Parts: sequence; C-alpha cells; structure tokens
Amino acid sequence: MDITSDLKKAKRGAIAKAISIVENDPKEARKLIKKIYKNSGKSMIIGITGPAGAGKSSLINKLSLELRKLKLKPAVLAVDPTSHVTGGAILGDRVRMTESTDSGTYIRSIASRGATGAIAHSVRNSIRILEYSGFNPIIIESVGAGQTEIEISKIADITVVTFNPHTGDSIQTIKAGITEIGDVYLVNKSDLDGASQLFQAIQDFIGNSQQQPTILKTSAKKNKGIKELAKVLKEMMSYKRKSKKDLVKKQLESELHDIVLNNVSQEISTMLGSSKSFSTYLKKVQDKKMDPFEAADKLTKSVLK
Ligand SMILES: Nc1nc2c(ncn2[C@@H]2O[C@H](COP(=O)(O)OP(=O)(O)O)[C@@H](O)[C@H]2O)c(=O)[nH]1
Ligand SMILES: [Mg+2]
Repeated sequence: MDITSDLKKAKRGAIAKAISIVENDPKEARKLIKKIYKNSGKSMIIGITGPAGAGKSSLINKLSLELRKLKLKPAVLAVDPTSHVTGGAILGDRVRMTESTDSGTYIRSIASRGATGAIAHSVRNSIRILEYSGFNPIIIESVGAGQTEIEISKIADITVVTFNPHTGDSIQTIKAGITEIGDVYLVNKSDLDGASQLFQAIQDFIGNSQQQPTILKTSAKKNKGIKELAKVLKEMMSYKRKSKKDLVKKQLESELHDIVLNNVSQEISTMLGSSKSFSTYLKKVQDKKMDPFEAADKLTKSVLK
C-alpha cells in the first residue's frame, strides 16, 4: 500500500518508516519526495540550538505541551551527532520527552553522520514528511557544535539559541558570532545560580542589536517561562508567515545549489578515481616534477572539457 495515505493520517509507524527511508535509502527517498514535494513548505520551522546539556530536550518536552494548548501541532526532530555512537543520548531524550510524546507530539532523533551537507539533506526531507502529515511547527533540536547550528539556522524560520548558567564559556560563545542567528535567546535552567547575571550579560551584548531578538529566562525543571516562550513563538509564527514565502524560495535556492554541487562532486570523484591522467599527474607531483596546483589546473580543465 502507498505510504502517503498513512502519512496524511499522521500514523506514527508510517512517519517513522518514511524518515528512515529518507535517512538510509536515497533511491526510495527520491520516489517518496516526488510524491509529497508539492505539499511542502507550509509549516514553520523552529530551530532550537545550544550546547549539549543546555536543557534543550527537557525544554522542548514542556514547550510542546504548551504549544498544543495553543492549538498547535508540533513535531520534533533532534539532530544528534552522538546518536550513532551512544544509544544513551537518544534513550535519555526519550525519557525526557515522554510527556510530550504522550500528548501527541511526534519526536524523532536524526543521526547527523558528521557531514553537514548530509544532515541538511535528511533534515529537509524529514521536515517534508512531517509537513505532509500536518505538523506545524516543526521543532529542530540541534547541538550547538559550530557548523551544524549554522546549517540549522539556514533551514529554520525561527531560531532559538539556548544558554544556561552552568556553561562557563557562554559569553564567549555569544561573542563568537552565533549572536546573529537568534530570534530568541534563552537562559535556560533559570532555577540555577547565575541565571540573572547571564540574562543581563546577554541583554547587554545583544539586546540592542538590529534584529532585536527576544531574550527570556526559562526553567524546564520548574516549568517557568515556558508558557511565555510558547506565546512568543506562536506570535512569531504568524508574524513570520508573511516572509515565509520568500524564505522558502531562498532555502530552495540553496538546496538546489547543494544538490547540484553534491552530484557534480560525486561524478567528478568517480571520474578522477578511474582517470588515467589523474594517476599520471599524481606521479608527476609525487616525483616533484610538477607542483600540485599546476597539476590540479590541468586535471580540472581536462575533466570539465
Ligand atoms: N536545574 C535544571 N536542570 C535542567 C533544566 N532543564 C534540564 N535540566 C537538566 O539538564 C540535563 C540536560 O538536559 P537535556 O534536556 O538533555 O539537555 P540537552 O542536551 O540540551 O537536550 C538533564 O540532567 C536535565 O535534567 C532546568 O531547567 N533546570
Ligand atoms: Mg537533547
């Protein structure tokens, strides 16, 4: 039977299967995306990023409940670079997010497999599946580990950056440039010492930046500030709806660009692998008869001919 009719009914098994296809089976994934592509680009994507242990999963668990009270139907994709290595991380998240799963929120971990391009690919297509199944917003939890979080902010319509008082390098991180990506900055674990100082520091540092981001204190543990966060996000969702179309256009431009670059790079890789001139020039470079740049120029020209 066609999986799409079960996806339309938001059947969990079908969603899980479809996301696995998108992650593991490029051929089948293409067939599936062909069927559901038309319906994509409708849901708001909320990226929630921050260092491991910032409390993102705990927060999202509570946040989903509040979003549902506001008549929204959230789903969560957790992009977890550790999930391949340690099952523990996923298990921990499952435990932390049971409440929201019970209430109907769909939650899924996606392995990031290291390569940023591959993450973006799986995430984008998983989003399409969740959109097809009627979820909105789609929350992406990502560990703030340099590249990944920048990638996620390309995909997200709304980006939430989380900090907590127990991360000593928070202010350093703030200064290191991720300040540009946030629509909302959270000081999570506000029940801990130092939250107010951190809140103040963030406010001083980015409060009067051009985007005028919202800065909030939340505690997943004490269930504080989360209702407020849900309200802010709902407002942002309707406010950003207007600019969403343009954003989607830009995102598709960058996706198409990525896919073509990826295709071309794979083809060229294969060509080089079996190319006689590659081994000839390589030998010259290895024997110090030609420098690598000259050899690369000649090879590039011959490949692009
Ligand atoms: N004190 C306190 N601890 C929290 C809070 N939120 C999460 N934690 C704890 O912080 C740890 C990491 O939480 P988790 O949600 O997995 O963080 P993530 O790695 O960012 O997803 C867990 O032990 C949580 O119980 C909070 O608001 N206050
Ligand atoms: Mg987590």
